[in-house]
Amino acid sequence: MGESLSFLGGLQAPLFFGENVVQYNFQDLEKKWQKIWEEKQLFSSKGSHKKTYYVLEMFPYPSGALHVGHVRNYVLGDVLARVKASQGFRVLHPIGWDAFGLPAENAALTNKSHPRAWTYKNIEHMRAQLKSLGLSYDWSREFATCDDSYFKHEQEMFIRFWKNGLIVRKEGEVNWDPVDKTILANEQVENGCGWRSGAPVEKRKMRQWFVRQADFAQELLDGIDDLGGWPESVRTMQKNWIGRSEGASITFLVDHEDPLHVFSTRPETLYGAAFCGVSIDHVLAQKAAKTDQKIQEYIDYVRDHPFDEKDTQSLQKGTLLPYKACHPLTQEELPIYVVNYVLSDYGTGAVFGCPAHDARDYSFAQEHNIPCPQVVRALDDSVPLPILQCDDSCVMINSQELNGLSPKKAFDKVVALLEEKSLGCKEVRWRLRDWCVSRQRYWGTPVPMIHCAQCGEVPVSSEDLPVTLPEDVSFDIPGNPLERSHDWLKTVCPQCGKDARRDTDTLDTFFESCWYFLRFISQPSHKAFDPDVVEEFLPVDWYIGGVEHAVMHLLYARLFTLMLVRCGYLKPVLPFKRLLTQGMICYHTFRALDGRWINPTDVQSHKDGTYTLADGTPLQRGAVEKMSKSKNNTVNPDSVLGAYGADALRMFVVSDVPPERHFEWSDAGLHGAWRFAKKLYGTLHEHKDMLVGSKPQGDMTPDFVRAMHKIVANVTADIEAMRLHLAVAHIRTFHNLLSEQWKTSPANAWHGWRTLIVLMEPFMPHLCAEIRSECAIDFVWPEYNEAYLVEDSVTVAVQVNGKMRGTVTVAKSASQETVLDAAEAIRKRCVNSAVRKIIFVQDRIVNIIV
Ligand code: ANZ
Ligand code: ZN
Repeated sequence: MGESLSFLGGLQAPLFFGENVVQYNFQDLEKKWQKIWEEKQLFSSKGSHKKTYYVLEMFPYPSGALHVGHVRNYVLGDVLARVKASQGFRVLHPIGWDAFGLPAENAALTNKSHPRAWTYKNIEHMRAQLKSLGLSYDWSREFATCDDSYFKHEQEMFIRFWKNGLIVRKEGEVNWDPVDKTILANEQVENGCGWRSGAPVEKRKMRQWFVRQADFAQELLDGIDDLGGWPESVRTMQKNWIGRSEGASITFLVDHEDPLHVFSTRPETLYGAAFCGVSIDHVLAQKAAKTDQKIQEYIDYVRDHPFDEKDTQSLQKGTLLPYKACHPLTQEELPIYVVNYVLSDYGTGAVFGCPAHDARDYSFAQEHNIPCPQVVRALDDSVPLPILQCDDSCVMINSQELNGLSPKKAFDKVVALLEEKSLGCKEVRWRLRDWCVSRQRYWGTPVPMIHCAQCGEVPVSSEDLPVTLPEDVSFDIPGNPLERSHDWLKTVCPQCGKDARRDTDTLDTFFESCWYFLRFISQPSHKAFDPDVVEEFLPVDWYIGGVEHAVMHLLYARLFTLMLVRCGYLKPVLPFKRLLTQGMICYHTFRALDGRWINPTDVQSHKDGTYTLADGTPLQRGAVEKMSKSKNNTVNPDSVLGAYGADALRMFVVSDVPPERHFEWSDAGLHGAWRFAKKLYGTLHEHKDMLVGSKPQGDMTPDFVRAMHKIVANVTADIEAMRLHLAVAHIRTFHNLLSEQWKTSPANAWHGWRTLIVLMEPFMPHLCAEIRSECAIDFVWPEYNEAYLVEDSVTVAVQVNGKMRGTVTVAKSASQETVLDAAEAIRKRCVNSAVRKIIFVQDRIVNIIV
């Protein structure tokens, strides 16, 4: 890297182009156009076009400032939205704020501010930042999820879901974050720790509000078939998350009395069972713990140190219980252990352990000196235990009537055998659980329910909605401020009129992001949305956001749509047709010798390959990593905007790599985009007189026409498929081709440059809008003629009454009909009377006789 890494700033020098002195004063120019767009409400999605197009980027959390990752996300959507608008679609391109959540409360605690004040102040700043990027949002639809006018409808939905049995309050094992003092969804637990606090999560039993997600498992799984426009990786993640397992429930008898039901996806390995395992919450474990202190201690230990599937270091451990399980087929007595890797809330919370064919059972058996009877033999004899295959590359052994069968056949046979003896049956289990949506936090949508000693759970009456948050709260004591808000808490039961208590939970913020895309479409004040209008715009044509939302948000939103349909809000509809999960932005990292991370923009690079701070402090260059505050390698979009302008930044962040891939930030790349913008601006000004004037005499050269149509076709297709990096490459090729046309062909130049400006506008809207207004060019997306795209096209002479009147370019071997269609304009220009006769020589000539 030869160039200096830090040149953000001071690039406003005048530029010289031939005799003209043109200054690319992007700052004034961009402000000017942003103001015009706002005044004219140019991006309003009101209108009467039939064809609608909905571009949506995942709305931001108002953390305080945009980062360049946001910029990439929003520019990707913006390019598409602008193209669709210029193609005559009624485009909906909205933005808003995912504004509830923990950080506002944490900030309130540190800054002694109110979460509301903090949130709305951040929104104001970030809104200004978005506007300075020239994004074509319909700002009239902006809202924040913490607006009363938004969550009011959400509370109404909550009640309707509850009435329909889709939301219930029940005891459940929850993940308790001991630092944030809140319950976390399973998805918010990362490696056994809270996603925000990083503290080890404890399992607790509590009464909570749950969305009955598990009831929708099959529907959610089937729905994946309709997601052809989603990345395969996301579909697979959802499939695994939903986790359909086909297996069998098998009954062992404990001490010849009580049944122990286990769930297995591999019942054919039943003859290989060496022990049974139960979870710490299983009745057998609980029963034994009552009389055995050691077992109780073990259970307590596992509760505090839950087994982590993702952590390969996490050991399979267990403690022997004083019972024996009787094997349903061999009547052999097997030991029963309480083990840490058997989960309470999956299957029946109990398994039969088959060490020879299950990795976890194998390492557990090793630890406890349990035998490993092998029942599956791999045809490839070199495979060591545990043998995990269960396909046709293996056969059953040591399994009596199953011997010699393939595992698949043995599965059916053993299930039939068990069913005969009433000791088992086929069963489908799901990984997907109900979704716990209650949080013991202040800054969220209050659960609109009331607890009455007499009537139980009672919904707040609709005329009392919204239930808003009390303002007068303190955050310095840990726990939920709503619990301490006594005036707010006290209420009367809407059913019996006696004193009652409000529910003090607030909703998981993923609840708000489940339906915001509907509210963007339609925002009546008396209801959540108008279904007719919503159906007009759905599905979202392109949904763009981070892949970190592959299972949480994107699954919840699908679930919510099904729930809305179930409760009569909507007709069955797909929420998001195409999904783009954009990659992260990465950048160099630098450290001082004392370990401090240094921001790359403060680094000076030297010819000898060393790096220092401005004061000479030596630095070490580290790897290119995802931009993050912790590595201090973020770039502030404001400073980029100040130095290079929005157009250059926009062009830069969509160039070079496919949007779904990680993007390496490079100062050279950014500088290059700015130079391109500057050069383009200069060139166009130099030739402005010619562009302003009317169409020059003479036709474009055939080669040029062909090239131009190809470019237009490619750019259009690439943008529609969100391959914006390729679209940019084609535009640059076209730009290079055009730079020679001023002298050689005025017609080529006139048509070509005017086309180029339109193609560039989605990427560099300010600059292009300026040129277009000076040269009176409309923003109408150019069309292309398929005939020019065919490699083998021919030029056919068009004669009218035997006189040469022009030429048309068509695909080689084109039919008489196609050629006549193409020649229609020429014919009209010459004569208007009915055609009497056609003389057609394929690929050469058409003669129209009238
Ligand atoms: C016997 C067996 C033999 C199993 C073998 C596997 C291989 P999926 O595919 O995720 O559904 N299992 C059942 N309930 C469990 C629980 N509560 N906690 C932990 N593990 C549990 O996995 C199902 C398999 O995971 C089941 O099949 C069971 O072990 C185990 F050679 O049963 B298997
Ligand atoms: Zn009551």
